[in-house]
Formats: sequence, C-alpha cells, structure tokens
Amino acid sequence: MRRKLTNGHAFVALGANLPSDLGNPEDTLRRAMAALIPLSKHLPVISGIYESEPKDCPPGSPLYLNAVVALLPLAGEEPLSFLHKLQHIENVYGRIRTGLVNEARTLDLDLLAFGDAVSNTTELTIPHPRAHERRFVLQPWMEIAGADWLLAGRTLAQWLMDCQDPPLGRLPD
Ligand code: PH2
Ligand code: MG
Ligand code: MG
Repeated sequence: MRRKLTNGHAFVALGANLPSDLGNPEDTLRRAMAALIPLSKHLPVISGIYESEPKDCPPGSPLYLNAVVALLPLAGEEPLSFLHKLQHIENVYGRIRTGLVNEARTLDLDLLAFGDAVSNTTELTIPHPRAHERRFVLQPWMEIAGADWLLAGRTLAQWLMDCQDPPLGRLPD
C-alpha cells in the first residue's frame, strides 16, 4: 500500500544538469535518492524523474532533471541539522559553488518543507520560498503527496493550474 504522507514528513527537491563522477544527471539523481535513505525512519517515497527547461538560469544552461522525495526525519533531527546532511550529500556528489546565480550543477538538494517547521533565516527558508512557482517542483511533489497537499495556503493542484512554466517530460521509471 502506498504510504500516507503526514505533516511530519520532510520533502526534498532534487535537481541536476551536469554530469557527475557517478554518471549522467539521471544516474546522479537515482544515487542521491538512495543516499537519502539513511536520513529517514521509513523508506523514502520518491517521484518519477522529470526533464525541465532551466528556469532563471544563465543562457545556454543544460536541461535539468528534477524529482521530489518525501521522508520521515530521524528522532531529534532539526531543520538545520537535516539541511547540513543534504549539503554534505551535494558536496560528496561533486557540487562546486562558484557563486554564480543558478549555475549548472551536478546535484542540488533543496529542502522544500520539514514537517510544519517554519524558518526565515539567511541559512534556511522553509517552506521553500519559490517552490509554489516552479512546475519542476510542483508536479513531482503532487505525484507523491497528492493534488490536495497544502503549500502556503493553496493546494499543489491550484498552484500548478496557475503555473506558466512549460510542460515537463517524465523519464521511464
Ligand atoms: N534549479 C534552480 C534554478 N532553475 N530550473 C530547473 N528546470 N530545474 C531546477 O532544478 C532549477 C532550475 C535553482 O536551484
Ligand atoms: Mg535549487
Ligand atoms: Mg539548492
């Protein structure tokens, strides 16, 4: 049976548009999904992998692959300790930060939500401030959480209906 997602779940958006030491962006995303398993009390729930046009990126940026994963944080985990674990995985997977806005990357792990937690610090803003305007986040999120999942006061389906981003392709599972 499909696991019911609760307001205790954390959601992570995965993105990649450069090859890493582990292979192409698809290989990297699948490996990154496996790397999230130890961060969760239960087997994470994973979306399909979607191909998307780069949004707000430098000209000539390669196409992105994107996905969303739901997991149940371990006892004692806090939003910041969890974020630091995500950043560690990004670094292990060859993420290089030049400081250029939305530069191409081997792996991006963005914390979309951590249960009901709210944070507005320079290090972490949750719920993620741009999630609701990005088809490459909304569509895989809705795939695993359902159309009625609430984000910033509206359902994922409602946000998607207003989203102007071009349609996504879905890779075979
Ligand atoms: N991530 C960004 C900026 N733009 N566009 C797509 N299609 N997918 C992304 O993951 C993405 C993006 C910043 O992290
Ligand atoms: Mg990002
Ligand atoms: Mg990021």
